[in-house]
This record gives sequence, C-alpha cells and structure tokens, in this order.
Amino acid sequence: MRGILIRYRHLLPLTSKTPLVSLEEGSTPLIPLDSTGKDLGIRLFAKFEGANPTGSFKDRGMVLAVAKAIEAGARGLVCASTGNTSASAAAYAARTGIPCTVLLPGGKVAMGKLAQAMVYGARVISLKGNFDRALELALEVSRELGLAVVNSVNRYRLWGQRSVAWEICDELGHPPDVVVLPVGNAGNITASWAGFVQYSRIGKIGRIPAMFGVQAEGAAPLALGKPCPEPETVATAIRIGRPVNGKKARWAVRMSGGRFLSVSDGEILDAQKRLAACEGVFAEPASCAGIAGLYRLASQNGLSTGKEYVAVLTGNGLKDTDAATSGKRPPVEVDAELKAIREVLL
Ligand code: AN7
Repeated sequence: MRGILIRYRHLLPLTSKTPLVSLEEGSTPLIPLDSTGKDLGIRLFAKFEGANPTGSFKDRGMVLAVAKAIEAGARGLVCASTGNTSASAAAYAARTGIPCTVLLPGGKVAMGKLAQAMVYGARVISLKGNFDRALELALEVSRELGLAVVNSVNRYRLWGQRSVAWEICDELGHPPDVVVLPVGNAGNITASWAGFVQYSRIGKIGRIPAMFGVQAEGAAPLALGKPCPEPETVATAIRIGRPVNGKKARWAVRMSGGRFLSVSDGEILDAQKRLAACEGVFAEPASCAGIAGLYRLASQNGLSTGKEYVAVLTGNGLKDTDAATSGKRPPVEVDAELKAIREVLL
C-alpha cells in the first residue's frame, strides 16, 4: 500500500491540487497478544504504530497536514512537541523540502526523538517550560511568521489519524468491542473515534467500539476532570496538563460508552516490560499506558471477558531506551572466553 493518502484517498479531503506526499506510512501490524489476552481474560490485539516510518502514529496525520500546508502555499511548518510530533513533522518537511521549526520542553524529550528532529534537519528550539507553554508559543509564532501549525489543533492532522480506525476494521473484518489508547493532548482518541464514526456513516461497520483513554497519574487532566498545572511522568510523550482536544475527546469517549482512567508510572513500566518479555513487542512508555490501563481495569473487574480489545501502541520502544533500561542491571561483563560464558550460564 502506498501510504495513507493513496490507500484512503476516498475518505480524505484531497483535491486535485493536494500533493500525494508519502513515506509509505500506515498499514502497521495488528499483532495478536495471546499471552496478555489470556492473562486478562479477553481477546487482545496490538496495533503497532511503532512500525510507522518515524516510529509513531503521528505520521498518519502529519502526511495529510503537510500535504495540505503545501497545497495552501505555506512557507514553513511549526509545532510544539513532547517528541514524536516533532520527529514526524521534521521528516515530512525534509521529504517535501519545506522548512520546519520545532519547540520542545527542555530536558523532557526522549533522546531518540530529539535525534530524529535534529537529523531530519528541523530547526530545534528547546524551551525552559513544559509542553503546554510550548504549544501556546507555537501558535503565537505561527501567527507572527505565517507558518502552518502541525500540532493536533490542525484539522488535517486529526483527519489523517482517523486512518488507524479504518485499518483496524479492514484487518479484523469488523469493529472491535473496545479500543484503548494513551492520551496526552487527546487528539488521537478523538480522531480514532471520528474514524469509526465515518466508517459507520458509509456503512462499513454497524457499531462504534467503546473508546478507553489512559493517562499517567501525574498528568491526568481528563481522568481527574481538571487541568494539571505541573504534569510529570516517565511517559514523557504524554506529559501534558492542558489537552487542547480535551473537550472533543470527552465527548467522543462519552458517546462511545468508554471512559478515561489513569495509571502510575510503575504500572506503565511493568506493562512495558511484560509486553516486551512475554510478547516480543517493544513500545515506548506512553504507549504502554494503554496496556497498564487494561491491567488496572482487570483488577477492578472492569473488563468484559471474552470481548475483543485493540490496544493502540502509539510509539516504538527504541525511541526512549533510557526509560526502558533505567533501574535495570546492566549485562554481566566477562572475559571473551568460552569458559567465562560457561560460568555465567551453568
Ligand atoms: C507515543 O509528540 O503530543 O493524545 O507532541 O507521542 O493525541 O496527544 C505526543 C503524544 C500517545 C498522545 N503516545 O497522543 C507530541 C505529542 C505517544 C505520543 C500520545 C503521544 P495525543
């Protein structure tokens, strides 16, 4: 499949002037998580968005946002980011030859993501402030310099991100009962729901899955129902205290019959470890919040046994190896001799 704009062109707001930008994004694996599903008493699949070209789900919306910015004659792109949006924006900017500026919360972006923005050639600015402040400034910069904002305030970002819902239904042949996603700025859960709604309007599916949104306890404005002035979590991707799409997401979740909940950093890291060690799937901490949420629900008898669940694993574990290895013992070091290896193994 030749990327989102080709695969789903009939469902996207393309015109004859929209450039068909592509890094062959989307068409990510839907992986059965048999061990985890058995543990939880449900049928469970992971939509592994870490297999996108820049390693996160952001590519689905970014490809459309950048194509539409070029169509509109934008001189450049700007975004604020906890990391993945900036990596994706920088890649599509490089692909299309448009300049890109990214504003990052200083010291709180995983190294892999920072490396991506730098190597793709974006202008990277590190702010002494958090993501919520960076987004305010990105909007001001866009107005002052006439740049296209490619955060999820951009409707094309959200429209492109609907494609994850379409792929899940296409792959399963029906909608799942429940979709669970990590929530930061609340764009992806809103977009995924809108994708299911669009599929039901055109008669592709007969019902909408319940949408479950999981936040980190230290950055849980939607689970708590109030803004979080100083968000903090090991899952830096979702270290967001005032989600711009919060209102829409609350509506989407309520309409779908789902809910928001939060999990601790410890539960997130346990879920990451379990997913890697028992399923062979390595996702970044934010992505694992969804799986941690399922475990939390199971402990409260909140899962429907036998039903079909899809957890969207939003980003690749390789982006943040520090989070995955911190607190773990480094590998044993021995002489480069068979005898030394034997001593370790026997
Ligand atoms: C791996 O990159 O906000 O609820 O600036 O990177 O749509 O915000 C990233 C968010 C989940 C939350 N998982 O999605 C950014 C940014 C991963 C993420 C989310 C993000 P939204």
